Amino acid sequence: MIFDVVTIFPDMFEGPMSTSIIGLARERGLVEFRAHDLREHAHDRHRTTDDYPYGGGPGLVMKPEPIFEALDAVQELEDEPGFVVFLTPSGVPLTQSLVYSLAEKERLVLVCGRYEGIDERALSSADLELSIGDYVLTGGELPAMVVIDAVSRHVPGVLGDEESAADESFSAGLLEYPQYTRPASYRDMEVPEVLRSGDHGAIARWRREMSVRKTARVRPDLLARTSLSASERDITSDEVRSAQSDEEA
Ligand code: JF5
Repeated sequence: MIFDVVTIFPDMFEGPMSTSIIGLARERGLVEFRAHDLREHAHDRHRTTDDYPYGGGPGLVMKPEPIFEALDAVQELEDEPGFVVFLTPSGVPLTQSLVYSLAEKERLVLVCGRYEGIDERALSSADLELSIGDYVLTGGELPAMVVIDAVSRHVPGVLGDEESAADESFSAGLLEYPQYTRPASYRDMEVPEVLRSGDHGAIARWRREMSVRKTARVRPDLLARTSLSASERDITSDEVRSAQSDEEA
C-alpha cells in the first residue's frame, strides 16, 4: 500500500509515520509513505496556497492551482493513478466498512485541507471527500493520519497474530465486550467469575450479552443495522430505558 499525502505541513507526519506498528510496516516495506509539500507548487515568492473567498465572508480558501499541480506531480510517480481522497469536515463519514474498501486500493493520495475551505474546482479532482467526524480541526493532517492508521491495519502482514482481527465485533455492529487481564482481584474489583470458569460456551454468551448492553447504552444508533435475537432486543430496550433514566437524574 502506498500513501501519498499532499500537505502544507509535511513535518507533522514524521513522528506518527515512524513510530510503532506503522513505522515497522514501513521498515518492512509493507507500507510506503510519502509527504508532498503543497507549497512547492505555489506560484509566487511567498509560496501562497490560500486566498480570499469570492462573495466575501470570513477566512481563506485553498487556491486551486497548487492543488491541481501537486496532484499532477504525485500521479506521475507511479504507472497507475492513486485513489484521491480529500480530508474535510464536509465529506462522507469514515466508517469501518469504508476503511475495508480503502484498504483494497493499491495507492491512496490524501489531500489535507486547511483554512476555511477548498476551492470547489480543486475538490472536483477528488474520488472521495472524507470526514473523520462531526467536529472541525485546524487541518486535514490529523484526519489523514487517522486514515493511514486505520487502513494500514488491514494491509496483509502489518498486524502480528497478537493484534489482528480485533475489529470483528465492531463489524458485527456492536461495541467490544469488557476485557480483563491479571490480577484476578485488584482494589476490591473482581474479574467476572464466568471468564475464569473455563466454560467457553458460557463465556461467549456473556461476552455477546455485554456487547449488546454496552452498545444499547452508549451507541443505540448502531443497533439499527445490527441483527439481534428477540431476547437480545429485550435486553437493549432495558438498557436504553435505564440510560434514559440516568440522563434524567
Ligand atoms: C479542514 C476545511 C479541512 O477539520 C477537518 C476534518 C474533520 N473531520 N474530518 C476532517 O479537516 C480540516 C478544515 C476546514 C478543510
